[in-house]
Amino acid sequence: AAFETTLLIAKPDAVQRGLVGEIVGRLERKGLQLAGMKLVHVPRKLAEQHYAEHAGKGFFDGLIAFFTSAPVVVMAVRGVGSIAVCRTLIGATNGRLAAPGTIRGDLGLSGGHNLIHGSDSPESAERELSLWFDDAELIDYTSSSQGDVYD
Ligand code: YYY
Ligand code: MG
Repeated sequence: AAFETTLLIAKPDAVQRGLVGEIVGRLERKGLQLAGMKLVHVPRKLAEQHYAEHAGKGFFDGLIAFFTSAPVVVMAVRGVGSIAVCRTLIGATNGRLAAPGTIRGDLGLSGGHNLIHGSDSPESAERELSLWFDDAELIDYTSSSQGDVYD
């Protein structure tokens, strides 16, 4: 497996509930590395671009209203296999069905206010990283812990 970067967003409910540190802490404890991070009150157009794959679905309008209701924390997260690893850490979409041990499984009960977004494929990660970050906002560095995080 190779190093890759994924796009995660601590959603408005995570910020409002004071769970950003809890979420970032889980990523750090796993050994993942932050490559970019910022607080954004998302403009409607950017929200619609981010969730373009869901345009026209029944939950779309509510999703956009929620996603633009309060600030979010946008993160670029780097590590070996980080796209799939982060989806596993996040858990199933609905917090009532997400497994214990996952972010959604441990921290929520909602289907829509489910704390965190994570890119679902290499193609999505590339698209979403370029949507949310300028190249200059992504910091390339080698963590001093890498020799212990990876064998
Ligand atoms: O990738 P993930 O966030 O787990 O789910 P998606 O199927 O991509 O849906 C994006 C987002 O939309 C989801 O996190 C909550 C919301 N949503 C919803 O409110 N109701 C649904 N039936 C499906 C998704
Ligand atoms: Mg998705």
